[in-house]
Amino acid sequence: MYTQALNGIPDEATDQSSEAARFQARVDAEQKIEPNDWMPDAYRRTLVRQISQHAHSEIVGMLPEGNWITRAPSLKRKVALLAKVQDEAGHGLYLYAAAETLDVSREELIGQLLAGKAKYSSIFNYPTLTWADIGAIGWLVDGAAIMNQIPLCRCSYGPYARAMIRICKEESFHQRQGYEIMLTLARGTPEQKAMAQDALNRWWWPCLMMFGPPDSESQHSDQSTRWKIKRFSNDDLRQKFIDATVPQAHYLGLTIPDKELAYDDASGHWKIGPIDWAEFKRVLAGGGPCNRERMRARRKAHEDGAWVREAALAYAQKRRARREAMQIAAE
Ligand code: BYC
Repeated sequence: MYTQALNGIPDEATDQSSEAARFQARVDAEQKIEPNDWMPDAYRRTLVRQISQHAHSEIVGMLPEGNWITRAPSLKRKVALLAKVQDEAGHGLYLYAAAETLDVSREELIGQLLAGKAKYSSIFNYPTLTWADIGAIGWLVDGAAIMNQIPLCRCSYGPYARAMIRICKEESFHQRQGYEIMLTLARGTPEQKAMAQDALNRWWWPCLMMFGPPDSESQHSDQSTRWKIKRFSNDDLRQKFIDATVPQAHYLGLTIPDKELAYDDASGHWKIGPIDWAEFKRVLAGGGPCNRERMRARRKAHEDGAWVREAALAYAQKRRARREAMQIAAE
């Protein structure tokens, strides 16, 4: 009996490791992994972590811009901003739905956010002080988001990759509307141009932090790259963003707030000064300018929406009861 028990263990382990080898071979062959396919637990956990953080970022990300809907300077600007903020809500919903395919419920994920246990992008803990901040968010925050998210359209997990395709299309519109606001301000009065410059000064460095810690400190990158969840490293994407954005700032006639910024002929890249990673860590630990305000707003929105959830549940129960009664009557 003892020998049989021992025999059972290597068999199970062999099964697991051959499943794992088959899984990695499929990933290497660029086949999409779908919800009912076998996957390592750690792959599932990594996806739930990343997709839920991404979903939370979209939802919390509505707050800084939502703050300006009533103050947009014209009807046209109001309509565009309203549409953009609604798009972010949609992105959050696609992403929660993608996470749910991994056996985790939306309620659980939202519970983690409201309990302060889940991360969301550091960028949304900064305030929107002037109308120019709405331009800067579209241009820079959505610009950074696109740079990070285009490669995610080729992520190995099918539902996440497919959600990202639609999200990226919408993000491109967001980026253009932001840049157009910046262009209008930069070509406006000296005061408007100064407002645009001030917004760039405040958003530039936090946007560079959106790409995550430097590669040397990125704990998840290696494994996520092997699983083809990540296609580029944090530093590579940050550099791509810098190279794309510096000429756009020059076109606007604005100055990137970095005295060390210089074009390096040898590498063909713009080189920047040091990023303040202490600030990044402070924001992640809850000490950013708006962390508390953002969580307060989300908790209030959740409490205020309780009646909608209750009404939806009551309606679903009523429909189910009616359907069951009709089935019984038909039998
Ligand atoms: N903020 O090992 P690393 C939008 C965390 S929304 C906060 O490099 P990974 C939009 C990281 O989670 C855009 N936390 O991690 C919405 C990890 O912590 P945990 C949101 C950050 O996963 C509204 C730890 O640091 N985009 O576009 O390999 C309006 C170590 O990092 C941040 C996404 O979510 C950060 N900036 O790489 C407008 C994209 N950076 O989990 C626009 C999807 C890192 O161990 N996510 N951390 O506790 C990703 O691509 C990757 O998760 C990251 C990080 C590149 C962000």
